[in-house]
Amino acid sequence: MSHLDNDLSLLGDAARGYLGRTHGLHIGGEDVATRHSYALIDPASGQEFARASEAGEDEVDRSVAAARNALEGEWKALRPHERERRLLKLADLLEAHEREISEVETLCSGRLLANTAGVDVQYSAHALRYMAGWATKLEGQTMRLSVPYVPEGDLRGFTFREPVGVVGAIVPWNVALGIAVWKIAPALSAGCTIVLKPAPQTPLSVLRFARLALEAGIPEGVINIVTGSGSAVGEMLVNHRDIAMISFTGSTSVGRAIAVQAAGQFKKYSLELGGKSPVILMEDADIDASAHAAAWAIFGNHGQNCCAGSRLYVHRSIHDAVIERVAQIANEIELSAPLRPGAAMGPVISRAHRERVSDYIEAGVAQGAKLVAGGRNPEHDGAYMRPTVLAGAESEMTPVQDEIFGPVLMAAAFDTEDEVLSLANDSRFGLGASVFTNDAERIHRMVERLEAGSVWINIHNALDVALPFGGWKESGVGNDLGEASVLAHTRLKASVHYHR
Ligand code: TAP
Repeated sequence: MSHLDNDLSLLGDAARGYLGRTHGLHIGGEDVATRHSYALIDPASGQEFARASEAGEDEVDRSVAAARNALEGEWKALRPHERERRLLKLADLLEAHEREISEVETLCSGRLLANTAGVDVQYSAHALRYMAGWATKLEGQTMRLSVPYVPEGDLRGFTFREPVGVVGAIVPWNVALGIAVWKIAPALSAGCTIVLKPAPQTPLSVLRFARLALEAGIPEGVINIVTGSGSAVGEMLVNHRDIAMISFTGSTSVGRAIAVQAAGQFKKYSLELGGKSPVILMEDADIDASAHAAAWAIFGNHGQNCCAGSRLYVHRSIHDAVIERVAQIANEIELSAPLRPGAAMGPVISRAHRERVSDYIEAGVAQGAKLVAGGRNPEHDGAYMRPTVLAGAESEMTPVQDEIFGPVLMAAAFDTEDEVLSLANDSRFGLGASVFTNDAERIHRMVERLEAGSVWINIHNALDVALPFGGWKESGVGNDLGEASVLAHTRLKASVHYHR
């Protein structure tokens, strides 16, 4: 067995129980089998290890009806502190099932066990606890009114924040459970119910999570999971008349189509889309530390991060030293099966995705960039690819403009602050950006001038549950995380009380 082969004997009993089964949908608290199923493929081997169900129109209708009944029934009747208590219990249960859930997510996605445990389980538990607290803190306003055409009497005004209704959530495969929890936790905290469609490749962790929610006392129908393809199940959710809000994370092209459909039906929507985030190293950046940060800003999660630092701009005075160091880090990363303890980098999601990423590397070289690390793929049935660095990147190159969503870094030198700001902002995306410098005045200027929803200083991709995370430009509309994401799941009601 080579170090690229996933050793399934490493799996615990609970995760092993997933192998070879067909997994149903989760509707109204029940496991629902469907007529059609599809294969779940281990990206590290290209082999089928289980099957998932393909929902049809009937099942989507049933899941929305279950969510609607729960919204008007038991969930609505619960006091806010009860919603809080149950979300807290769910966080504890999730942590108690860390091994099972992280192993299952690693099988589906090829992501490292350390990553699925750290992000999909531990970070999700943290997010659930943060969001649980908001259930008891949603407030309205109280005021005296002066309606001019009601000259006599006492008028008082109140605002209430009510749950928006049934939320339809659609999420990608790159952090499957983590992003699902970014949708589920604020929705439930605000009193909404939800129907969620995971990406077809990664349905199992969120199906398991939905069962844990029942154990935590979250009533049947509050969380429903329908699996299947985006073009079928996803579209049905977007167009369903009883869905009040669409919360989507995925590519900009799909997000654009969803926005058009949702707007036509006056649904609320929140879209977290693609990115092409710049990492900027100013002349005073520490070469070793910032090169290390820049390398892992793109190679972390195999480059499959929406805010991956996929463009690197280095001040010319330190450019060669930094690129040499980043290339050395890339060359030293050992590819390894993701279930292996201590693995540094596993496969990307599929061989088809690897081909797409490789095409971008070829395009970059053909358009004049210089390959300084990677670019070759190992001979193996798994979707492994070497971390790749291309220097001499120019703004017009396709791999500088497009989101690649793989371990490919496009690097360039710059001379002045104005020049690098204009390079960094020369993108249709605006998700994240980072600057490495200790010059306080420069930090203030650059934070203000960078066109991105998140700007990090001396670190890249630091997401806290208390801070809103969202994209500018074609990177999205609305926010996940923070108070903003809870308020987005509410709608305001104004009430006037009149006494003579
Ligand atoms: P997409 O291809 O956009 O798919 C995302 C989800 O949408 C999948 O469940 C997909 O199902 C579904 N979908 C596809 N077409 C649909 C339609 N017409 N109507 C409704 N749903 C539809 O993205 P992906 O390749 O899975 O994920 C990678 C993308 O997600 C990248 O662009 C990345 O930047 C973005 N992302 C953004 C963020 C944030 S927070 N901004 C975080 C993570 C990822 P199918 O797979 O069956 O098509």
